[in-house]
Amino acid sequence: MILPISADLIAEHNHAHAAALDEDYAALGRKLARVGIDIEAVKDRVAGFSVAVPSWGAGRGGTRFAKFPIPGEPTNIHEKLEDCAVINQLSRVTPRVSPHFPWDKVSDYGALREEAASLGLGFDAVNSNTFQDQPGQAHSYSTGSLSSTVAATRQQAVEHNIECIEIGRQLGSTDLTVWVGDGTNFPGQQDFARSLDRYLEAAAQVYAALPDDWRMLLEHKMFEPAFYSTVISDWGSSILAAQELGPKAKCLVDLGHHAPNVNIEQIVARLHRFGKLGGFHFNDSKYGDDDLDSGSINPHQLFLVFNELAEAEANPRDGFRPSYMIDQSHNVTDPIESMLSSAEAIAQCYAKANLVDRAALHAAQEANDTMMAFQALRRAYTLDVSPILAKARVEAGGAYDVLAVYRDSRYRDRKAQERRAVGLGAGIV
Ligand code: PSV
Ligand code: MN
Ligand code: MN
Repeated sequence: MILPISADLIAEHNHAHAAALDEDYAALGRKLARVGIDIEAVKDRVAGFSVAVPSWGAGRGGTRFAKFPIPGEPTNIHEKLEDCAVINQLSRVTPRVSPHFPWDKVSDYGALREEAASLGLGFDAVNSNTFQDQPGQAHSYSTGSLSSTVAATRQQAVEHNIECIEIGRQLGSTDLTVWVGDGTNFPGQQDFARSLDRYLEAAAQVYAALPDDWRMLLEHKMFEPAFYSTVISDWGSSILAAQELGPKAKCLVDLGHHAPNVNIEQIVARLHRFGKLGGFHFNDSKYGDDDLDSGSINPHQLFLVFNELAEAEANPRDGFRPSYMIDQSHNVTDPIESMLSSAEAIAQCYAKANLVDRAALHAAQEANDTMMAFQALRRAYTLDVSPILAKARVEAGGAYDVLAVYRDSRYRDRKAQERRAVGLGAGIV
């Protein structure tokens, strides 16, 4: 395996911080031991945590107004994999890439899987794309895709999703994520009931093509690109569709796809209660589907989501196997830096959720002791868990300070010399 960043550089940096890390880790260990927590056990759990990165997140994102490419950004899936390998090499928390088709189309998927493996990477959920027209496509998605009024367009969307399953089989994926942009911009434009009927009928054809060990993750979104109504607009529509399709259909929660101020952590608990929690697209949001970096706006909400996930894991009900993915648009940062920082923010919340004293929380809940229940959460949230993450990372061969090593490696500058420049233009949100 040939990884993109020099192992010597990582070792040199880590060596310079080794004493400080040991000191911080020991101090936190003593603090946790006072409340009966074994820091080594927490570190082992953190070492087992991972989140997938989106292939599309490796390039600079944009808005519908503009995209500002940076020199050295990737222009194809091979270069994107190389960048994802940097993220995983330094963070040791992102060993899988979630690809998007046809954006990541190649002629030989077996070879692509080997290429990824040679970089220490595997593939996560495959994402279909029926929200854009592609050059040479027979039927336009301007009328929708799985819910289009045009039968041939629905058929084309079904076939594309089935093709994605076939590609995913070759890549070693076991999940298909389906987000459709279908919806309307005007009252009366389409019939709400009939458009959902069409969606369900077409989605059932995709579902029927799933291999036994596969899942279909339905991703809802309240608005955009449709601005009046969206066919799978909320978690209610999503769970109803998943229930109608069958046990392999689950709901995927993208943190930016909800009404403002909605209680996402409660949605997580609800979906799990009915065995329908399939996965996440992590990002943060201020106004809508902003696709901002995870934990950059509302880190407390991210923690509360992970707190529900920790509860779910302890009470698995119909199974608990959520797919964790990042889905962000890096419009003003180097995408590698954003994903390094986001993966750390996500893993921190995972670690904090694991540090909640659940017995104390449940006892306070039973006793209706509101303040102590809240304090059980607050105590974990306010802990600085960074020594646990750093220790797990360094032990796995990653970097103590991921951003410092990345900058020191001058990786992006080197790629700016090697890679062809990306043209100007509107970005994809
Ligand atoms: C749609 O907003 C979305 O969140 C879906 O996950 C898409 O696949 C992704 O963004 C990429 O544009
Ligand atoms: Mn998403
Ligand atoms: Mn989105």
